[in-house]
Amino acid sequence: MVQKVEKIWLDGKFVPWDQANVHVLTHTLHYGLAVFEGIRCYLCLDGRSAVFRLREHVDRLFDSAQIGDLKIPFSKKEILEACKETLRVNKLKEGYIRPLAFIGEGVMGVYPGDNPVRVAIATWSWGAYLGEGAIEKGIRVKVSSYTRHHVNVMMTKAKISGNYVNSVLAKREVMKMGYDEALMLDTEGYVSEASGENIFMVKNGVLKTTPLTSILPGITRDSVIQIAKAKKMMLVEERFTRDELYTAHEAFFTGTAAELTPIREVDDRIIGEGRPGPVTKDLQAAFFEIVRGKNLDYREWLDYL
Ligand code: PPE
Repeated sequence: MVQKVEKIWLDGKFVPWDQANVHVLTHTLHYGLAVFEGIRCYLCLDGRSAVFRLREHVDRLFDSAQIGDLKIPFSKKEILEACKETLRVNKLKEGYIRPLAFIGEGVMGVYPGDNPVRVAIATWSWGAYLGEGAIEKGIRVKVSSYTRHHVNVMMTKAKISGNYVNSVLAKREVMKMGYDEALMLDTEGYVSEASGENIFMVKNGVLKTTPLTSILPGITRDSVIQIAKAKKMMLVEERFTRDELYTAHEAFFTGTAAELTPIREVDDRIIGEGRPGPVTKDLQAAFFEIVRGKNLDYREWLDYL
């Protein structure tokens, strides 16, 4: 269960958690066009709280809205401030922020007419997304029987709610079989992304991640790429197949919720030693130091409350 906090920001005002409700004829509820973000705020070493790459997340929210042809009735600055204010109002030192822009009620039918675009921002505490011990030990992954979206069927660069039906189907499928996360292949059969993460593999010291063509441009993915480059690691953004992944020495997922989660098995094949490898551990340690404000080189990624 989500841990309730006091207030949710809805259309510019704070309302009590239990009153942040919508009508059942909310257009998005029927047809799935909404855009959202997932952002984390971390408690830093010095006792302050910092939101990780908030500007980039707000930019992506507006990019998603542009792709989905939704007019968000607030400025980027207003949304950015509201994200921080929602944490403050709820006295959360650490947590997850979920802005959502959706089409409200008015007309029914696929054409949304002049139905208002509404915006909500909720926050809650969120621990290890992929389960207890996932970050430390790694997880078991299964390639889903569901294919990831084709770029001309869904808009893969946008974080559109309806895109996640594919994720929910894939995730449920593999969870029922006892795995921790679903990896999906694109319409050409190459590795794309997981239900809620981007993927990296390591072979002979070279990092490889899927190009952005048909995946969500993950902000954690971008952070890891920048960290790896600063560490002078070799990195390529290149498509790869599932059999290449089976023979990887290391692999991991990146995502705001999942952070940097090692992969220890794919389709019952043990990856490397079956535990987080040296490259993964190095990047993981660097990532957690940065989000907790311990590495001043990345100070501009942090937005203190
Ligand atoms: N791909 C998908 C499909 C995806 O949903 C996410 C984030 C990513 C890649 C990584 O993006 P980024 O967070 O910018 O590094 N998934 C969000 C939703 C999780 C959920 O279950 O809800 C998240 O991690 O917040």
